[in-house]
Amino acid sequence: MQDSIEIRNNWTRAEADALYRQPLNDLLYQAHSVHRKYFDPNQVQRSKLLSIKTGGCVEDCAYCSQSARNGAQLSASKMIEVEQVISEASKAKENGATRYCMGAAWRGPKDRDMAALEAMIEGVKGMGMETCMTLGMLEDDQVLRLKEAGLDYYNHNIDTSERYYSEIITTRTFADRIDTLNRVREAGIKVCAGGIVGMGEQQMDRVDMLVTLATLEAHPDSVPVNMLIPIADTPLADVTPLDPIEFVRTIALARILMPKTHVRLSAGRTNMSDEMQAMCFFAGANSIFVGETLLTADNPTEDKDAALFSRLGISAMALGCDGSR
Ligand code: SAM
Ligand code: DTB
Ligand code: SF4
Repeated sequence: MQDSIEIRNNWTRAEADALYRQPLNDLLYQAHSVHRKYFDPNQVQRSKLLSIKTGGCVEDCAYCSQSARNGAQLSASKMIEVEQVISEASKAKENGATRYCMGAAWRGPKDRDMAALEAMIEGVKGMGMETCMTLGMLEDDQVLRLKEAGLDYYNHNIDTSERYYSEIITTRTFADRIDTLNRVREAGIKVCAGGIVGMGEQQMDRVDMLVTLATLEAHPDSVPVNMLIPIADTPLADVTPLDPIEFVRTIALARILMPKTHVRLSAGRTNMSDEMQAMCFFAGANSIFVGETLLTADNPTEDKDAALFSRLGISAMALGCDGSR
């Protein structure tokens, strides 16, 4: 709930743009001050991903290894068994993850998939972990079934600005994404919604994407900011890499616009230096994905992340603690 005048849903593009463009030290100082006010700045939440259905996706998202239309060499799999999900989740819990995020390469789930999805949610929740799913677009009855099974979070990214969206995806619209996000929120499932930067977009697209998220009826509970992982044989394979400072500015703006949201330093950490990640944590990122694989792409090893946390004096949020003040 947006309970204070400092939590605003009426940010304008001009205000956000001015925040984003200010001298970096001013931006970092402001973002970090907001961060400290609402969160313990030395605690970072850890989520673990699992691909429950990989490849062969009918959508044409230009960044994705799993689109059947991209010519990426990934073969399509069937949905994995419920038992395998539970056993993977229990390993993730032992390794300190508090949220388990299950992703499927679908435009949306089919009704025949729903019973297995419900069993996965019940099983993972039964182990005491938070549950998250990302399954594409949802119908009203599907949202209700997921909620009743106990789903805590639904991830559905707007990916970029409304202006740039059709350059990246043509098989669905920006409005389709917003519709699903509204359905999820109205059903009482927590919303995880963010996007990808480094896809050849302009600075204003990064700002606009965050303004869209910050002017939804309620701010998302989590905002993942992904740095594009360039995937061979996709249309974005050779896009010019984004200046890391622009990425840090994006994190900082997300923190200022959405003070109580968990901002996740999401995909792309394998290609980031420790120093860049440290700047992101200072700018207000307070969540990461852990484990060597995201859905299909690489992520830093547990050892590497443990060493990074130790160098920075960061501790992992415990189960049941959201790091808020
Ligand atoms: N099919 C579902 C959907 O698109 O909503 C769920 C899975 S999809 C892979 C989840 C998100 O991962 C995408 O919305 C995108 O933001 C992110 N993602 C996918 N491929 C990526 C890449 N190569 N680099 C960075 N982020 C990526
Ligand atoms: C999100 O924003 N990032 C995660 C999660 N939500 C589902 C996915 C990242 C995928 C990175 C590319 C891959 O592993 O294929
Ligand atoms: Fe399919 Fe999701 Fe990949 Fe788009 S991002 S191609 S919807 S798996």
